[in-house]
Amino acid sequence: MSTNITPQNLEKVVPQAEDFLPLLGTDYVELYVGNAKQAAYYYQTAWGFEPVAYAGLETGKKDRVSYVLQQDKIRLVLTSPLQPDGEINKHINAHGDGVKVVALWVDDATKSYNETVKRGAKSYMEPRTEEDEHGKVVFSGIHTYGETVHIFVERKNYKGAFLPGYMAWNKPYKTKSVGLKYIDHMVGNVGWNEMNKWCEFYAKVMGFAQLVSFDDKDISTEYTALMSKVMSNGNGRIKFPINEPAEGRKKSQIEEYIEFYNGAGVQHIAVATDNIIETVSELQNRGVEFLTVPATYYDTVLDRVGEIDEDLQPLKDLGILIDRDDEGYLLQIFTKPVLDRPTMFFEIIQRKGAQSFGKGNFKALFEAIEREQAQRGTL
Ligand code: TYF
Ligand code: FE
Repeated sequence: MSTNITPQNLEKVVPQAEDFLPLLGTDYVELYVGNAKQAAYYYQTAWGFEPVAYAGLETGKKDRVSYVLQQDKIRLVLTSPLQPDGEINKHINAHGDGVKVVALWVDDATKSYNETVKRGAKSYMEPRTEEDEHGKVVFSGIHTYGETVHIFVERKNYKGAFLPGYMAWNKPYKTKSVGLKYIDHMVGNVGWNEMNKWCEFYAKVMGFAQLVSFDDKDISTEYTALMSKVMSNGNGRIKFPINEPAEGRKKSQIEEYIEFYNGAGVQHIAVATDNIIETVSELQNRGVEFLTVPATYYDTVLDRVGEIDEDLQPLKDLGILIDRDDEGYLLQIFTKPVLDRPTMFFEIIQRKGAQSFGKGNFKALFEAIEREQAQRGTL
């Protein structure tokens, strides 16, 4: 029997180059922070994350404490040191609070390690298995830009709250979800002229492909500039844009980040919602601060993006930005930095077909960031 080739079954009949690093999704994001207990309270109260698991003195850990919080598919781990010296203190001393681990959920952590190390990844953690009464987890890890690492997590034989070594963490205090669903993308800032090197790392070592590219003409205002490329894994579940500073009349926001973070690191975590108006209203009510654009943005936005399902007024009241591509439109908004240093921030994004990153908003967004830089005296 012959098979008719349609776009729907093309993938099945044309042998595809095998994805040597199949990724099931983001497993967790771990931040090293100065005071994990209070950071956990912030993510619970302001951002609507639920407590899930805990590790610390009570679970036999002597040198660190970790709180695990979750909202739908998004899992955050907040870790602080309990001792002087050591790797966590050094990280916090150099970078302030920031992302240490972007953990990737895989089916086979040993194969993930072997395939990436064979292609040139620098090892962070050789494959190792940890077990408790809920089953076993295999981990391995590799370095990426700056001091950031990827840990591969194989949890198909595990049923516990988070990972072996953690206890379930229930708190009588409940907060309401703000409707965040999953991590849409996570962006890395790297140093001058390092963007291509790191994009090649994701291509060669991890089998990613470039999704869209912009040059500094796309991403510059009258004053500042940057360059950005988006790398995506084979199934599109993991998207990592990489930014580098570019020369402008004033200091690039990427350069400001690199100075305060003391090197390359995660710049923003974009989290998806399916009702951005509700999510952002709730976050603003709970004190999360967002960048704002001039009211005039809304005078012409519909000429640029055409018809949308939402009323414009609530979007304008909240400062939500709109962009369109061939496939549909998207709504997005950016927080101010959520740490003391002008380093990491969040993006809230709702996709209505569009698979791009809001290129039409870059100018308005970067001018908003410049106003913040000016207030900090770092422009
Ligand atoms: O992820 C993106 O590409 C968009 C836009 O410094 C963006 O969120 C790009 C660079 C940047 C801030 C936002
Ligand atoms: Fe983004």
